[in-house]
Amino acid sequence: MSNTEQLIPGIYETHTLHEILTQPLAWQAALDVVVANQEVIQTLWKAEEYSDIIVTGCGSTHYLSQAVAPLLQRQLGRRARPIPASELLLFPETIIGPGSRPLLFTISRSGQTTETIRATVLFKQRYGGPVITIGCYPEAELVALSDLALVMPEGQEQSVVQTRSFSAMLLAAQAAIALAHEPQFQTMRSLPGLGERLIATHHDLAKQLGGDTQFERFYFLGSGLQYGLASEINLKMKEMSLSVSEAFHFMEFRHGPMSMVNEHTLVVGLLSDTASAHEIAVLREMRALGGKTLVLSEDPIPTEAADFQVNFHSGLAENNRAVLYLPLLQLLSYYRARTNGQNPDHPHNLTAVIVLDAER
Ligand code: F1P
Repeated sequence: MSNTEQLIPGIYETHTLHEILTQPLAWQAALDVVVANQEVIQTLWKAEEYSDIIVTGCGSTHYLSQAVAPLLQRQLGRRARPIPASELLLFPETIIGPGSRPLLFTISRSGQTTETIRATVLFKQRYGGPVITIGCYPEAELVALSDLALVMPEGQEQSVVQTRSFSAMLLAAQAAIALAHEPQFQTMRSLPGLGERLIATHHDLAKQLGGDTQFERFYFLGSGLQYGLASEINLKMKEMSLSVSEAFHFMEFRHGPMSMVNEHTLVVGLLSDTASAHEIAVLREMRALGGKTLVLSEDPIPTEAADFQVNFHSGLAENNRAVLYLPLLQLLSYYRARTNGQNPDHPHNLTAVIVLDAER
Protein backbone atom coordinates (compact mmCIF):
# COMPACT_ATOMS: atom_id res chain seq x y z
CA MET A 1 0.00 0.00 0.00
CA SER A 2 1.54 3.36 -1.02
CA ASN A 3 1.77 6.01 1.71
CA THR A 4 -0.54 8.59 0.14
CA GLU A 5 -3.60 6.92 1.74
CA GLN A 6 -1.96 6.97 5.17
CA LEU A 7 -1.28 10.67 5.74
CA ILE A 8 0.20 9.60 9.10
CA PRO A 9 0.50 5.87 10.01
CA GLY A 10 -3.00 4.84 11.08
CA ILE A 11 -4.47 8.10 9.80
CA TYR A 12 -6.40 7.51 6.56
CA GLU A 13 -7.69 10.12 4.11
CA THR A 14 -11.28 9.06 4.80
CA HIS A 15 -13.24 6.89 7.26
CA THR A 16 -14.44 4.79 4.31
CA LEU A 17 -10.89 3.84 3.27
CA HIS A 18 -9.96 3.04 6.87
CA GLU A 19 -13.08 0.86 7.26
CA ILE A 20 -12.46 -1.01 3.98
CA LEU A 21 -8.81 -1.72 4.83
CA THR A 22 -9.51 -2.86 8.41
CA GLN A 23 -12.48 -5.15 7.66
CA PRO A 24 -10.57 -8.43 8.31
CA LEU A 25 -10.59 -7.43 12.02
CA ALA A 26 -14.39 -7.25 11.93
CA TRP A 27 -14.41 -10.65 10.19
CA GLN A 28 -12.67 -12.16 13.21
CA ALA A 29 -15.33 -10.60 15.47
CA ALA A 30 -18.04 -12.16 13.29
CA LEU A 31 -16.50 -15.63 13.67
CA ASP A 32 -16.16 -15.09 17.44
CA VAL A 33 -19.83 -14.07 17.90
CA VAL A 34 -20.95 -17.18 16.00
CA VAL A 35 -18.77 -19.44 18.17
CA ALA A 36 -20.21 -17.75 21.28
CA ASN A 37 -23.75 -18.60 20.11
CA GLN A 38 -22.94 -22.00 18.53
CA GLU A 39 -25.39 -24.13 20.51
CA VAL A 40 -28.44 -21.87 20.18
CA ILE A 41 -27.74 -21.50 16.43
CA GLN A 42 -27.44 -25.26 15.83
CA THR A 43 -30.64 -25.84 17.85
CA LEU A 44 -32.45 -23.24 15.75
CA TRP A 45 -31.39 -24.84 12.44
CA LYS A 46 -32.81 -28.20 13.64
CA ALA A 47 -36.05 -26.72 15.07
CA GLU A 48 -39.34 -27.87 13.52
CA GLU A 49 -41.40 -24.81 14.64
CA TYR A 50 -40.95 -22.99 11.31
CA SER A 51 -41.65 -24.09 7.75
CA ASP A 52 -39.55 -21.60 5.78
CA ILE A 53 -37.29 -18.57 6.21
CA ILE A 54 -37.75 -14.94 5.14
CA VAL A 55 -34.54 -12.90 5.05
CA THR A 56 -35.08 -9.14 5.10
CA GLY A 57 -33.33 -5.76 5.18
CA CYS A 58 -33.10 -2.47 3.24
CA GLY A 59 -30.56 -1.13 0.77
CA SER A 60 -27.23 -2.84 1.38
CA THR A 61 -28.80 -5.22 3.85
CA HIS A 62 -31.48 -6.19 1.32
CA TYR A 63 -28.67 -7.18 -1.06
CA LEU A 64 -27.04 -9.03 1.85
CA SER A 65 -30.31 -10.95 2.23
CA GLN A 66 -30.05 -11.90 -1.47
CA ALA A 67 -26.65 -13.47 -0.72
CA VAL A 68 -27.85 -15.27 2.44
CA ALA A 69 -31.25 -16.71 1.41
CA PRO A 70 -29.96 -19.04 -1.36
CA LEU A 71 -27.26 -20.29 1.01
CA LEU A 72 -29.81 -21.03 3.75
CA GLN A 73 -31.89 -23.06 1.27
CA ARG A 74 -28.83 -24.83 -0.18
CA GLN A 75 -27.24 -25.68 3.21
CA LEU A 76 -30.31 -26.27 5.42
CA GLY A 77 -32.73 -27.61 2.80
CA ARG A 78 -35.34 -25.08 4.06
CA ARG A 79 -37.19 -22.79 1.63
CA ALA A 80 -35.66 -19.33 2.07
CA ARG A 81 -36.43 -16.00 0.27
CA PRO A 82 -34.86 -12.51 0.34
CA ILE A 83 -37.61 -9.88 0.68
CA PRO A 84 -37.13 -6.08 1.01
CA ALA A 85 -38.51 -5.01 4.43
CA SER A 86 -40.88 -2.52 2.78
CA GLU A 87 -42.49 -5.33 0.75
CA LEU A 88 -42.95 -7.50 3.84
CA LEU A 89 -44.42 -4.49 5.68
CA LEU A 90 -46.76 -3.28 2.92
CA PHE A 91 -47.73 -6.57 1.12
CA PRO A 92 -47.33 -9.35 3.75
CA GLU A 93 -50.11 -11.52 2.29
CA THR A 94 -48.27 -11.64 -1.06
CA ILE A 95 -45.18 -13.03 0.72
CA ILE A 96 -46.40 -15.22 3.60
CA GLY A 97 -48.81 -17.78 2.21
CA PRO A 98 -51.65 -19.56 4.04
CA GLY A 99 -50.36 -22.29 6.38
CA SER A 100 -46.79 -20.98 6.21
CA ARG A 101 -45.02 -20.62 9.61
CA PRO A 102 -41.87 -18.68 8.68
CA LEU A 103 -38.79 -17.75 10.68
CA LEU A 104 -37.85 -14.07 10.14
CA PHE A 105 -34.12 -13.38 9.62
CA THR A 106 -33.52 -9.62 9.76
CA ILE A 107 -30.24 -7.92 8.82
CA SER A 108 -29.53 -4.26 9.65
CA ARG A 109 -26.27 -2.44 10.39
CA SER A 110 -28.03 0.14 12.61
CA GLY A 111 -30.94 -1.95 13.86
CA GLN A 112 -32.90 1.33 13.63
CA THR A 113 -34.19 1.37 10.03
CA THR A 114 -37.93 2.08 10.27
CA GLU A 115 -39.08 -0.28 7.50
CA THR A 116 -37.22 -3.24 9.03
CA ILE A 117 -38.50 -2.49 12.53
CA ARG A 118 -42.13 -2.01 11.38
CA ALA A 119 -41.97 -5.22 9.29
CA THR A 120 -40.62 -7.15 12.30
CA VAL A 121 -43.34 -5.79 14.62
CA LEU A 122 -46.04 -6.71 12.07
CA PHE A 123 -44.50 -10.18 11.59
CA LYS A 124 -44.47 -10.84 15.36
CA GLN A 125 -48.07 -9.59 15.81
CA ARG A 126 -49.58 -11.38 12.79
CA TYR A 127 -47.46 -14.55 12.39
CA GLY A 128 -45.68 -14.94 15.74
CA GLY A 129 -42.69 -16.91 14.36
CA PRO A 130 -39.11 -16.77 15.72
CA VAL A 131 -37.01 -13.74 14.82
CA ILE A 132 -33.22 -13.61 14.54
CA THR A 133 -31.17 -10.54 13.69
CA ILE A 134 -27.64 -9.68 12.60
CA GLY A 135 -26.31 -6.16 13.23
CA CYS A 136 -23.61 -3.95 14.71
CA TYR A 137 -25.32 -2.06 17.57
CA PRO A 138 -26.21 -4.02 20.78
CA GLU A 139 -28.65 -1.35 22.04
CA ALA A 140 -30.66 -1.24 18.79
CA GLU A 141 -34.48 -1.61 18.77
CA LEU A 142 -34.25 -4.56 16.36
CA VAL A 143 -32.06 -6.47 18.83
CA ALA A 144 -34.71 -6.00 21.53
CA LEU A 145 -37.36 -7.36 19.11
CA SER A 146 -35.36 -10.52 18.31
CA ASP A 147 -35.13 -14.00 19.91
CA LEU A 148 -31.49 -14.31 18.83
CA ALA A 149 -29.11 -11.44 17.94
CA LEU A 150 -25.62 -11.81 16.44
CA VAL A 151 -24.08 -8.35 17.01
CA MET A 152 -20.57 -7.19 15.95
CA PRO A 153 -19.71 -3.71 17.35
CA GLU A 154 -16.42 -4.09 15.43
CA GLY A 155 -18.47 -3.57 12.25
CA GLN A 156 -19.65 -0.10 13.31
CA GLU A 157 -18.69 2.69 10.88
CA GLN A 158 -18.26 6.47 10.69
CA SER A 159 -18.91 6.41 6.94
CA VAL A 160 -22.50 6.48 5.65
CA VAL A 161 -21.75 3.65 3.23
CA GLN A 162 -21.62 0.06 4.47
CA THR A 163 -18.31 -1.72 3.80
CA ARG A 164 -16.80 -3.59 6.79
CA SER A 165 -20.24 -3.75 8.45
CA PHE A 166 -21.61 -5.44 5.31
CA SER A 167 -18.84 -8.02 5.09
CA ALA A 168 -18.85 -8.72 8.84
CA MET A 169 -22.63 -9.27 8.85
CA LEU A 170 -22.34 -11.47 5.73
CA LEU A 171 -19.62 -13.56 7.35
CA ALA A 172 -21.64 -13.94 10.57
CA ALA A 173 -24.60 -15.22 8.51
CA GLN A 174 -22.46 -17.58 6.39
CA ALA A 175 -20.58 -18.88 9.45
CA ALA A 176 -23.83 -19.46 11.37
CA ILE A 177 -25.22 -21.40 8.40
CA ALA A 178 -21.97 -23.38 8.08
CA LEU A 179 -22.51 -24.60 11.66
CA ALA A 180 -25.11 -26.92 10.15
CA HIS A 181 -22.08 -28.69 8.58
CA GLU A 182 -19.44 -27.97 11.23
CA PRO A 183 -16.26 -29.02 9.32
CA GLN A 184 -17.15 -26.25 6.83
CA PHE A 185 -17.25 -23.76 9.69
CA GLN A 186 -13.75 -24.70 10.78
CA THR A 187 -12.37 -23.92 7.30
CA MET A 188 -13.73 -20.35 7.54
CA ARG A 189 -11.31 -19.47 10.35
CA SER A 190 -8.69 -18.68 7.66
CA LEU A 191 -10.78 -15.85 6.17
CA PRO A 192 -9.39 -12.88 8.19
CA GLY A 193 -5.83 -13.76 7.13
CA LEU A 194 -6.92 -14.36 3.53
CA GLY A 195 -8.65 -10.97 3.51
CA GLU A 196 -5.51 -9.15 4.67
CA ARG A 197 -3.41 -10.90 2.02
CA LEU A 198 -5.94 -10.12 -0.71
CA ILE A 199 -6.06 -6.40 0.17
CA ALA A 200 -2.25 -6.14 0.37
CA THR A 201 -1.77 -7.94 -2.96
CA HIS A 202 -4.44 -6.28 -5.10
CA HIS A 203 -4.98 -2.81 -3.54
CA ASP A 204 -3.02 -1.08 -6.33
CA LEU A 205 -5.00 -2.85 -9.08
CA ALA A 206 -8.26 -1.54 -7.58
CA LYS A 207 -6.73 1.94 -7.40
CA GLN A 208 -5.50 1.72 -11.03
CA LEU A 209 -8.90 0.60 -12.42
CA GLY A 210 -10.90 2.97 -10.19
CA GLY A 211 -8.74 5.86 -11.39
CA ASP A 212 -8.87 4.88 -15.09
CA THR A 213 -11.11 7.48 -16.77
CA GLN A 214 -11.46 5.43 -19.96
CA PHE A 215 -14.19 3.58 -18.05
CA GLU A 216 -17.50 5.45 -18.11
CA ARG A 217 -19.85 2.59 -17.14
CA PHE A 218 -19.59 -0.48 -14.89
CA TYR A 219 -21.52 -3.77 -14.98
CA PHE A 220 -21.27 -6.23 -12.08
CA LEU A 221 -22.21 -9.82 -12.96
CA GLY A 222 -22.99 -12.44 -10.31
CA SER A 223 -25.19 -15.55 -10.36
CA GLY A 224 -26.44 -17.89 -7.61
CA LEU A 225 -24.85 -16.90 -4.29
CA GLN A 226 -22.95 -14.03 -5.99
CA TYR A 227 -25.98 -12.07 -7.32
CA GLY A 228 -26.55 -10.31 -3.98
CA LEU A 229 -22.84 -9.40 -3.84
CA ALA A 230 -22.90 -8.00 -7.40
CA SER A 231 -25.99 -5.95 -6.42
CA GLU A 232 -24.25 -4.60 -3.31
CA ILE A 233 -21.10 -3.55 -5.18
CA ASN A 234 -23.31 -1.91 -7.80
CA LEU A 235 -24.84 0.09 -4.92
CA LYS A 236 -21.36 0.98 -3.61
CA MET A 237 -20.31 2.27 -7.05
CA LYS A 238 -23.49 4.40 -7.23
CA GLU A 239 -23.50 5.61 -3.60
CA MET A 240 -19.79 6.48 -3.48
CA SER A 241 -18.96 7.67 -7.03
CA LEU A 242 -22.34 8.53 -8.68
CA SER A 243 -21.25 6.43 -11.71
CA VAL A 244 -23.39 4.67 -14.36
CA SER A 245 -23.47 1.17 -12.93
CA GLU A 246 -25.78 -1.89 -12.89
CA ALA A 247 -25.80 -5.49 -11.65
CA PHE A 248 -27.04 -8.53 -13.53
CA HIS A 249 -27.05 -12.33 -13.37
CA PHE A 250 -24.33 -13.45 -15.78
CA MET A 251 -26.46 -15.01 -18.52
CA GLU A 252 -29.17 -12.35 -18.20
CA PHE A 253 -26.57 -9.81 -19.41
CA ARG A 254 -26.83 -11.18 -22.95
CA HIS A 255 -30.61 -10.65 -23.02
CA GLY A 256 -30.42 -6.92 -23.82
CA PRO A 257 -28.04 -5.12 -21.39
CA MET A 258 -24.97 -6.14 -23.44
CA SER A 259 -26.17 -3.55 -25.97
CA MET A 260 -24.48 -1.02 -23.63
CA VAL A 261 -21.01 -2.62 -23.91
CA ASN A 262 -18.30 -0.57 -25.66
CA GLU A 263 -14.62 0.39 -25.22
CA HIS A 264 -15.55 2.57 -22.20
CA THR A 265 -17.12 -0.35 -20.29
CA LEU A 266 -15.68 -2.38 -17.40
CA VAL A 267 -17.54 -5.69 -16.93
CA VAL A 268 -16.76 -7.18 -13.51
CA GLY A 269 -17.41 -10.92 -13.05
CA LEU A 270 -17.90 -12.49 -9.59
CA LEU A 271 -17.26 -16.05 -10.71
CA SER A 272 -18.95 -19.06 -9.10
CA ASP A 273 -17.60 -22.63 -9.01
CA THR A 274 -21.03 -24.04 -9.91
CA ALA A 275 -21.47 -22.26 -13.26
CA SER A 276 -17.96 -20.97 -14.14
CA ALA A 277 -17.95 -22.38 -17.71
CA HIS A 278 -21.13 -20.47 -18.62
CA GLU A 279 -19.89 -17.32 -16.83
CA ILE A 280 -16.48 -17.39 -18.58
CA ALA A 281 -18.28 -17.67 -21.95
CA VAL A 282 -20.21 -14.45 -21.19
CA LEU A 283 -17.00 -12.62 -20.22
CA ARG A 284 -15.21 -13.80 -23.36
CA GLU A 285 -18.09 -12.41 -25.49
CA MET A 286 -18.07 -9.04 -23.71
CA ARG A 287 -14.35 -8.65 -24.46
CA ALA A 288 -15.12 -9.44 -28.11
CA LEU A 289 -17.64 -6.57 -28.04
CA GLY A 290 -14.85 -4.18 -26.97
CA GLY A 291 -15.43 -4.13 -23.21
CA LYS A 292 -12.70 -4.75 -20.63
CA THR A 293 -13.23 -7.45 -18.00
CA LEU A 294 -12.13 -7.79 -14.37
CA VAL A 295 -12.74 -11.26 -12.91
CA LEU A 296 -12.73 -12.40 -9.27
CA SER A 297 -12.49 -16.17 -8.88
CA GLU A 298 -11.04 -18.93 -6.72
CA ASP A 299 -8.64 -20.12 -9.45
CA PRO A 300 -7.12 -18.52 -12.59
CA ILE A 301 -9.33 -18.45 -15.70
CA PRO A 302 -8.34 -18.34 -19.42
CA THR A 303 -6.90 -14.91 -20.20
CA GLU A 304 -9.07 -14.51 -23.30
CA ALA A 305 -11.96 -13.97 -20.87
CA ALA A 306 -10.16 -11.61 -18.46
CA ASP A 307 -8.17 -8.39 -18.95
CA PHE A 308 -7.61 -8.33 -15.20
CA GLN A 309 -8.17 -11.11 -12.65
CA VAL A 310 -8.02 -11.57 -8.87
CA ASN A 311 -7.71 -15.19 -7.74
CA PHE A 312 -8.42 -16.06 -4.10
CA HIS A 313 -6.56 -19.42 -3.90
CA SER A 314 -8.44 -19.79 -0.59
CA GLY A 315 -9.12 -23.52 -0.73
CA LEU A 316 -12.61 -22.67 0.59
CA ALA A 317 -15.88 -23.94 -0.84
CA GLU A 318 -18.14 -21.51 -2.71
CA ASN A 319 -20.58 -21.56 0.26
CA ASN A 320 -17.96 -20.22 2.67
CA ARG A 321 -15.87 -17.54 0.90
CA ALA A 322 -18.32 -14.83 -0.23
CA VAL A 323 -16.59 -12.08 1.78
CA LEU A 324 -13.46 -12.44 -0.37
CA TYR A 325 -15.27 -10.83 -3.35
CA LEU A 326 -15.88 -7.58 -1.42
CA PRO A 327 -12.72 -5.64 -0.38
CA LEU A 328 -11.24 -5.13 -3.87
CA LEU A 329 -14.56 -4.12 -5.39
CA GLN A 330 -15.26 -1.74 -2.50
CA LEU A 331 -11.80 -0.22 -3.18
CA LEU A 332 -12.58 -0.01 -6.94
CA SER A 333 -15.75 2.00 -6.08
CA TYR A 334 -13.78 4.08 -3.56
CA TYR A 335 -11.08 5.14 -6.02
CA ARG A 336 -13.69 5.87 -8.70
CA ALA A 337 -15.34 8.16 -6.14
CA ARG A 338 -12.04 9.95 -5.52
CA THR A 339 -11.50 10.26 -9.28
CA ASN A 340 -14.99 11.80 -9.57
CA GLY A 341 -14.18 14.27 -6.75
CA GLN A 342 -16.70 12.64 -4.39
CA ASN A 343 -16.24 12.13 -0.62
CA PRO A 344 -17.48 8.56 0.13
CA ASP A 345 -17.86 9.37 3.82
CA HIS A 346 -20.76 11.68 2.93
CA PRO A 347 -22.46 10.40 -0.26
CA HIS A 348 -24.80 12.69 -2.19
CA ASN A 349 -28.35 12.78 -0.71
CA LEU A 350 -27.70 9.92 1.77
CA THR A 351 -27.85 9.41 5.53
CA ALA A 352 -26.56 6.39 7.47
CA VAL A 353 -30.03 5.35 8.64
CA ILE A 354 -33.45 5.93 7.02
CA VAL A 355 -35.83 6.78 9.89
CA LEU A 356 -39.40 7.50 8.74
CA ASP A 357 -42.02 9.42 10.73
CA ALA A 358 -45.58 8.11 11.11
CA GLU A 359 -46.82 9.58 7.83
CA ARG A 360 -44.16 8.07 5.61
C1 F1P B 1 -29.79 0.26 5.51
C2 F1P B 1 -29.43 1.44 4.55
C3 F1P B 1 -28.02 1.36 4.02
C4 F1P B 1 -27.73 2.54 3.06
C5 F1P B 1 -27.93 3.83 3.77
C6 F1P B 1 -29.29 3.84 4.43
O1 F1P B 1 -29.34 0.48 6.77
O2 F1P B 1 -30.29 1.37 3.48
O3 F1P B 1 -27.91 0.20 3.29
O4 F1P B 1 -26.37 2.47 2.66
O5 F1P B 1 -26.94 3.92 4.74
O6 F1P B 1 -29.56 2.67 5.20
P1 F1P B 1 -29.37 -0.66 7.91
O7 F1P B 1 -30.81 -1.06 8.13
O8 F1P B 1 -28.57 -1.80 7.42
O9 F1P B 1 -28.80 0.05 9.10
